[in-house]
Amino acid sequence: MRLDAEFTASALEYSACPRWSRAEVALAGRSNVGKSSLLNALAQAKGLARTSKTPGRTRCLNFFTVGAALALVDLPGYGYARMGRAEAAKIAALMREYLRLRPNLVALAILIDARRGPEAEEFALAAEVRARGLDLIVVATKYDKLKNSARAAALKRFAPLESAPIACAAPTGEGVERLRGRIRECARRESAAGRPKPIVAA
Ligand SMILES: Nc1nc2c(ncn2[C@@H]2O[C@H](COP(=O)(O)OP(=O)(O)OP(=O)(O)O)[C@@H](O)[C@H]2O)c(=O)[nH]1
Ligand SMILES: [Mg+2]
Repeated sequence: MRLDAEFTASALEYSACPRWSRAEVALAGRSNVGKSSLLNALAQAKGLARTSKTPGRTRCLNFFTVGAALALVDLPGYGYARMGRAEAAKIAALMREYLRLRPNLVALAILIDARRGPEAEEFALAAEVRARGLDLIVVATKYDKLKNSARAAALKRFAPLESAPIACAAPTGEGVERLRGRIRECARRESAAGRPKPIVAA
C-alpha cells in the first residue's frame, strides 16, 4: 500500500520547521544517494520530491505529510564536494539541529548506496540516532545497479551498522513495500507508547 504523502512545508532554518503533533520519519544520506527518489517511490508519486542528476539538489528540510499522524522529511544530502564551504556548513548545521533537537522525530532512515556501503558519516549518524533513542532504519539504495552475483557481498559491508539493511531500488520498486512497513511500524509504536507529540513552540 502506498504512503499517501503530500508536500506540506520547507524549512531553510530549524526555527521554520512546522509546528504540529505528527511523528516524523526522516530520510538522511550522502548527496545523490537517492533520498528524493525513494520518497517518490514510497508515495508512488514521481514529481513529489525533486530529484536530480546534479548532487546537492535538496538544500532545505522538506516535510511531506501522510495523514494526520505522520510526516516524512527529506533531508539535504551531505558530502557533496563541490558545494561552497559556507553553504555546506549551513546545511550541516541545519541537519545537526534537526537531528538533535526535533521532538517530533521518531525514526531516521539512513540511506547508503548499496555499491558503496557505510562510511564514517553513516556510522556517526547511526550512533547519534541510537544515543537519542530513535528508531534506526538502514536502507541500501540503487540496488538495481548491482549484479545479482555482487549483491550478497555488498550487503555484508553493512554488518558493522548492526541493523539489517533494506535493499531498495527506486526504478523497480524493489524493497519499497518493506520500507513502507518499517515506517508505519515506527509511527505505530510511537502512538502506542502514548507519547503526546509536542506542537513545537516558536
Ligand atoms: N538506478 C537507480 N538510480 C537511482 C535510484 N535512486 C536514485 N537514482 C538516481 O540518482 C540520482 C540522485 O537521486 P536523488 O533522489 O535526487 O538523490 P538525493 O539523495 O535526493 O540527492 P540530494 O537531494 O542532492 O541530496 C538521480 O539521477 C536518480 O534518478 C535507484 O534506486 N536506482
Ligand atoms: Mg534530494
